[in-house]
Amino acid sequence: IGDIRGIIQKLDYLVSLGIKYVWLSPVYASPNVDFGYDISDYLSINPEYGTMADMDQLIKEGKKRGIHFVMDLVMNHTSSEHAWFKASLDPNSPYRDYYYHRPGKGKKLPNNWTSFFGEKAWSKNEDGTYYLHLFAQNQPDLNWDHPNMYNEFKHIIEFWLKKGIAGFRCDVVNVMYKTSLDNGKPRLFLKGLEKYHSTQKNHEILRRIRKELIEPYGAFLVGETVMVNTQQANDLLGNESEKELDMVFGFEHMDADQFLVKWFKRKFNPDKFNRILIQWQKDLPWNANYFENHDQPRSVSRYGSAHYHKESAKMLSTVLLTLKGSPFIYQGQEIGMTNVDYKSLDEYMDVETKNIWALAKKLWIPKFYRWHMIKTVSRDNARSPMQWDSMGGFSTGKPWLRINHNQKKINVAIQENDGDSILSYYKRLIKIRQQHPALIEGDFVPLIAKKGVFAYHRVLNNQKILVVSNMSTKYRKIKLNMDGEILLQN
Ligand code: ISL
Repeated sequence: IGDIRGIIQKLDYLVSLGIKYVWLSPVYASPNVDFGYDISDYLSINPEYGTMADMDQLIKEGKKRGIHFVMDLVMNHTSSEHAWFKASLDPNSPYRDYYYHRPGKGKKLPNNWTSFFGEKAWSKNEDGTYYLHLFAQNQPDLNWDHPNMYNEFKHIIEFWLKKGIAGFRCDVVNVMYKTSLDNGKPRLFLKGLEKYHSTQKNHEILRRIRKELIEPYGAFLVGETVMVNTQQANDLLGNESEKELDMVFGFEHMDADQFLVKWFKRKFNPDKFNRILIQWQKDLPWNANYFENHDQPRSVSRYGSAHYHKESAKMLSTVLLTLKGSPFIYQGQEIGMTNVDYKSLDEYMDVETKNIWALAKKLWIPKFYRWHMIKTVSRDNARSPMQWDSMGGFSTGKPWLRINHNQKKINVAIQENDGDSILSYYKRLIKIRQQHPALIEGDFVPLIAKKGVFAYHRVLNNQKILVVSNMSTKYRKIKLNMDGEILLQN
């Protein structure tokens, strides 16, 4: 499954790649309904992954090598197995209002909200009342109006910061505070959104966390901010006097190959993708740049071309690592791992995938199209195990999720010995980035975003770096002044 001792074994690999920070998806105790995003104890490690002693050692071994860890912090909800939730099932418990327990309205649910995973946002308790969950049924939402909530998380945040972690990636951080539980306006999906999306109180909570808990440790926060435009993203960064998050993960560029919701894919529109990237580059002082994460399909399958697998993986990495901001590389992206080749629904493990399959069936979406949706969009596309070598590279046991059959061709062992591989390209690119201040602090000056061609300068004092990429599958001619030295090409 890839455990903490396994990460320790691979720290030197991360060093060879040039990695400085590692964001760990949640490794806390969890029944794993949503693979760690349903936390049952924030102060302990999931025994499947190891022990707290392993975790301490990981942090220590990382430090020796200049690698810092970022923990995933889920403040919107817990697992239904968390002790708070279990206690809250008793109406007289002091934990009752840690969550939203409400009676139904006659035969109806307490309100019309729908969840991120396509279901109704309420599930029934044994006593006939309902509890709110914006994600899976086993992920009840916490009530941030409760006077204890801040202190509960203060305890958790400080516990981890004292261990020496560098900061947190904060899960769905702009939907935590609910202003009311009234019915939401009519919407195709996520009914109720306007009652909790980036609310004023949410900003206040984040500013307080930042000022009282994060700043004293010199730590940082990168927030997963759902459905924000650049204006709202900037608000979540705060200002000089009242800082909030250090960086945000926006989603707008993820829209360039979809129609209304991510489950309806359309042909990738590189110009749209690049225009959105340009806008975020211009509007935000610093970006959290990513093309992949554990929720998104693989970028080379999504934006690249199977025919030009190697070229497109290298091209995408070039853009990712030369935009202004902090680049996030998702495990396996550096070897061009692709979407998985699962053959039937039972090969998938993701709760969202299963829910959407069931919902699509209810909506009479034909099977061939449901299958197309799952194949192209399922979060398991990114979650199949890291391809270390042609055997998978873990133990001889059965992996928790099947390894992609293309592991024989796409794996670290092969690419480490090939100077022309995607992995070798990443290594050179990261070095170049570290050696050229213009690629870090330099201004971003867009030049072309047309017909799949994306070109820009990064400029600092008299250092000027030109980045040109072709996201189409055709030859393109461009008119640009290109005298100078070639740093890298694919
Ligand atoms: O998958 C998605 C992105 O297109 C979203 O619907 C996703 O659920 C949303 O971005 C929130 O994601 C985060 O919180 C979820 C968890 O399942 C995801 O893995 C996590 O990244 C609930 O904790």
